[in-house]
Amino acid sequence: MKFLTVFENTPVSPPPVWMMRQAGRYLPEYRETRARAGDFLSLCLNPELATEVTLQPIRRYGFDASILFADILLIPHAMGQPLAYREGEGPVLEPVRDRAQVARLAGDSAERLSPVYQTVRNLRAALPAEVALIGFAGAPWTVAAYMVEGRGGKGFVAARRWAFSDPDGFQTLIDMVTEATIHYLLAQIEAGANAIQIFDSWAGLLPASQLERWVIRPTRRIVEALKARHPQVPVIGFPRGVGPAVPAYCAGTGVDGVSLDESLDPAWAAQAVPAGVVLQGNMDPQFVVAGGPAMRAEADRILAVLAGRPHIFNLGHGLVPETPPEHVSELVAHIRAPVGAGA
Ligand code: 1CP
Repeated sequence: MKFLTVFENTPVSPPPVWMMRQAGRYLPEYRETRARAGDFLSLCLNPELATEVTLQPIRRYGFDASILFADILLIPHAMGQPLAYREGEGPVLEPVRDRAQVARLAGDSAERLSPVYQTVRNLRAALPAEVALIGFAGAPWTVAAYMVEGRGGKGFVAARRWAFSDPDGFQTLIDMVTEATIHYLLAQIEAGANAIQIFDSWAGLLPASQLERWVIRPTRRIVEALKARHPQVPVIGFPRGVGPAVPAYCAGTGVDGVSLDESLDPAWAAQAVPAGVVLQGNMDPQFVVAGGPAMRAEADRILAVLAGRPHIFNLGHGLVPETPPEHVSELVAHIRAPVGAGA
């Protein structure tokens, strides 16, 4: 698999390509399957339909990797925290705000996610042999932030306040999510996932002084536990928004690859991130909405800067619902065009 070859410290030209949120609302076939499933949670927990939506972007674009269709909030759901996805509003959870509420959560949650493992088995059987299957989970800080806040989008003030005012109490929640995530990711690997990505989408909300405790340490614990059982399965971290802390994140967690958000200069990352770490990224998703010459020029810039270094082409964050699907085809074709073939 071209996707796995880059983890043998071998640059591949053109690089393997996939895109965060490659399955989702910008695709008419996704919207159709989603309507059939009813609500979003039912889609995530229906192996047949979750397999279908994972395969849709592979059929359309022939990406080098697919990503399991699920959500980072399935862990709190499996822990027994009431969760709903409201139309136009995003996820809403019943907030967990103190140790007593943490103690009421279920510790054996990963067992409850067996439909997800069935989706992974279906996918590995259905995918072309050359397409890698990426399993994933949210990082403990990001998942705990949603659990405490009860929703996204507001800066996760309650989660930050709890972490700063009662770190030992907040640690009990982080530890519980960390252990559940380890079981969840091990089960995904054992069902057939070829690589793992850990999404720390809200790492950038923490001050630098707090990254070690809430981002790096729990992620290292997960990476070590996965490596102990499956040393050959690459783990990619996505510490979104941490800026200059990316090299420390890589060194401190032991990830095999790091997904760069669009704020980072890939030339800086190529210098600052240890050579053994695969760089993934990092086009601004709005370039894919723009399409045309601007998108192609930006792709060329990223490809040129990261040529010669193990690189996986991706975006700095997920595809947005406004993306015209034909711009994604155009981008994939452009990345795969031989160098010098022109814009
Ligand atoms: O309406 C719909 O159909 C739901 C939109 C949607 C989708 C397509 C949600 C709700 N989740 C997903 C799938 C999903 N989520 C995937 C697999 C699909 C793929 O990538 O192809 C993955 C990897 C995720 C991960 C995820 N969920 C993250 C981390 C990545 C990121 O975007 O930063 C986060 C933060 C979530 C939470 C979440 N789930 C859904 C929404 C709208 C959100 C964001 C909520 C917010 O904070 O506003």
